[in-house]
Formats: sequence, C-alpha cells, structure tokens
Amino acid sequence: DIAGPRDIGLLGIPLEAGGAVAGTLMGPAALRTAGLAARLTGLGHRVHDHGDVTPAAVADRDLPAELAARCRSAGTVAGFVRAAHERALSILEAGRMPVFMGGDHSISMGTVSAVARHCAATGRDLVLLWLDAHADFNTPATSPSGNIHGMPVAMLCGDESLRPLLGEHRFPPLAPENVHLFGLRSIDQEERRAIALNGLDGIDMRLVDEFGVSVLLRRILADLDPARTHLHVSLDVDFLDPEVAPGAGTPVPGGATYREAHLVMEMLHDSGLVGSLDIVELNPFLDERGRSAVVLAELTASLFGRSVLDRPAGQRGIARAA
Ligand code: 6HN
Ligand code: MN
Ligand code: MN
Ligand code: MN
Repeated sequence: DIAGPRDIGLLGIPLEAGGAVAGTLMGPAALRTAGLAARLTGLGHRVHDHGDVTPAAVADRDLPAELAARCRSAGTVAGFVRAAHERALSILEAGRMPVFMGGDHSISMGTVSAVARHCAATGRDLVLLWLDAHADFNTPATSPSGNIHGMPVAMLCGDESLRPLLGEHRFPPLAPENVHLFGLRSIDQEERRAIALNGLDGIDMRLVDEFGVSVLLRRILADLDPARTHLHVSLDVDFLDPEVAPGAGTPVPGGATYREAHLVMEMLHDSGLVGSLDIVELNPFLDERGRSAVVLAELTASLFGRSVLDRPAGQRGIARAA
C-alpha cells in the first residue's frame, strides 16, 4: 500500500545502447534535476538515492553469436541489465519501494526480472502495467530494428533467445495474462501476431478514446487481489503525447494527454497495489527546456499520493463512494 509514508529507493540506470537515438543515458540526471526526490519527500515519504548502477563488463563475444548478431550493442545492454538486476534485488530486499530511472526501456529486463524474483520469494503475484506507445514484444528473430529496447516484454515473458542478456540470474517468467500493455499505437507486424498468439492484454489508444482511461484501468485493477498482488508500473515517456513530452526518441502522435496520464497515476495510487516503478526512455537531449523531465517527476508524485484536494480513503472515485 502506498497510502502512507513509504521508504523509496531511487536507482539510476543510465543506458542508451538499447535504442537508436543517443541521449537516454542523461535520463537519471534530468529526473534528479527536475526535483524528483524533493517532490516525494514533500509528500511525506522517505527517499534514499542509491545513485547510478555501474555496468558489468560484458562483450558481444560473451553472448550467443545469434543474439549478438541480431541485436545492436547486446554486450553493453547485458552489462547494464545484469547490474540493474542485482541492485534492484538488494533495494527490494532492504524493504524499499524502488523507483528505477532509465535509461532506455531495455533496463526493465533487469528491474522487472528482479521484482519477479522478489515476488516469488515473498509469495506475491507480479502484475505488469506497461504504459507505452509500443508493445516492446519483439524478439531478436522478429525485430525490424535490432534495438533491444523493443524487446523487454518478450524477455520478461520468458523468451529463451533473450535470456542470456541476464547472465546466470534466473527469474520466473511473467504469465502473459498478467501483462497489460496500455497506450498502444505503434506495433510491428510480427509483434502484433505474437501478442495475439500469447494472449497479452493490449489496450490501444482507440480503446482509450472510446472508453477513457478510468474505465479501462478500473477493469484491470478490479481483477487484482490486494492481499497478493505486486503491481509493477513501467512508464515509457512515449506513453504521453509528444506535445506533452517531446523528450522521446521514438515519439508517436496520438498519445495520452497530460490529464489522462495523471489520472492513471492517481488511480494507481489509490489502488494501493503498486510496488515498483520504472521511468524510462526520457531523452533530455531531445527535450525542450526540461519539460518532459518535469512532467515525469510530476507524474511520479501523483503515483505517490499528490492530489489536488484531500481525498479520504473510502471517498476515492465515484464507484466506491456510490
Ligand atoms: N521503446 N517496435 C520498434 C522496435 O524497434 O522494435 C520500436 C520500439 C520502441 C521501444 O519505445 O521502448
Ligand atoms: Mn518486499
Ligand atoms: Mn518502451
Ligand atoms: Mn515506447
């Protein structure tokens, strides 16, 4: 439950090799400059900044030849993924709620796999909410780009060809029905087929337009058992419309508005189910005067309880008040 004061652990994972556009390595620094920690302590939480990970030394030749051939910078990505996994696990074991600051989206191979291990050890069900324009469900065999940031969901669902990126670490793969892709508006052809084949829950922008984020998110949350569920939220900056957050390397028009994104975060807060968060793909080099970094910091504050008016428990949302 994140209703009361929490012990929050920030971890920077300055990786850019998983994407095609340089600059996401500055993401953690920009989020710190945008005042992320102060916004959270201002809400009454305790915040410990664990600094940035130091990547493990992994060369392309240390990986299966097929993987290294099909994926750009596989060794560099593997070094960050392994280090992120180890640091994430120790933050979770220390009882802190981790906020992982990317870095491109391939960091989630390290962070979410660690959360999956922690959940298995503590008897909880891991549910993944992937807020993103993209599905990130490519594999080395299907990817049109070879960019690893388009593949983390496949890896987390157990794709064997991507597993060597994590080295010796083992984790229980996510069940596809526990993966909710939210905000979709750009999918590759084979990726689309794989989503249907594997039974992932996909919520595209057409559904958001038709029903609104509140109905769609409530439907996901209503199915979750509060006593057992650990909800991991992976927030890609391109979930937002590029007009709201221009600091994105793979922008797609037609994304979430400023208020839609805040409403998602506010409802997630009220659910009390969120146990960990990734903030990824922020590219400060493409940003305009830091405004995307500020938007992401504000959204994180909403996830941790910032609200316009006080909303006593039991009076949150029409459904429960009625
Ligand atoms: N992201 N589907 C495209 C690819 O190259 O696989 C884009 C992936 C974007 C990844 O936004 O995290
Ligand atoms: Mn725990
Ligand atoms: Mn992504
Ligand atoms: Mn994306």
